[in-house]
Amino acid sequence: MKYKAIIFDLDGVICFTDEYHYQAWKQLADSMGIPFDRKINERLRGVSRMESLEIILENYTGPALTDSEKEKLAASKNDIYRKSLENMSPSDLSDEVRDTLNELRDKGLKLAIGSSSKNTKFILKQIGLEGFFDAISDGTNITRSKPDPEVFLKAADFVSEDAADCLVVEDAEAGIDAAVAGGFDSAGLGSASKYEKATYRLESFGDLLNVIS
Ligand code: B16
Ligand code: MG
Repeated sequence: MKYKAIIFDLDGVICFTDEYHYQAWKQLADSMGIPFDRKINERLRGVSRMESLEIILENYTGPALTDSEKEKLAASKNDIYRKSLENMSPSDLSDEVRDTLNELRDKGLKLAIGSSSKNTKFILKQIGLEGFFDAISDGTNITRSKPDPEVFLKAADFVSEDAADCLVVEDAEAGIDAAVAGGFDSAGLGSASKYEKATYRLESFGDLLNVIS
């Protein structure tokens, strides 16, 4: 086996909360008259909530906002987003992802999460994966967002493995950049499936089984 552990990004890899993020940001942006579309949304993948807000505010032309006003805007986006998450259930975990995760575990690999999201544990509970992973590194234990490698280095540390022995699976270019910066091999899916910096470019989640041995 080439790796001892696999570190999975959550949104866009294990499940697809990215559309909910988009709809929540869109609602906030529309209410403030800020132009926001799917192209700008691509820049928010893997990026923290507050940094996402700053990207959206690049097109804001109203009076200057204080830090506390920005916190309130981010909180209101999160309230909208959490309402969507409440409707998620184990049926939002695809058979392909579930079966592949089980096969990887059966091969003796340690499995961890490396996500920027502060909602990680809630999402995992909603999709029936509470307690499944050997470790969770997420937005609640980091101070620097992807492309900084902190979230993946902490995940590797939590499973007591070196970066060189872990594979990072990501859908965001910022996430692949974070993996490279941390000394990890990476597998790109979705938006990162054609990104040249990824060690492997995958068409689907199940392809992981072909690259780990
Ligand atoms: P939250 P990932 C990231 O999740 C999302 O891709 C990104 O759009 C979001 O802003 C970030 O989590 C923070 O999420 O507001 O829930 O803390 O792809 O790193 O799993
Ligand atoms: Mg992601």
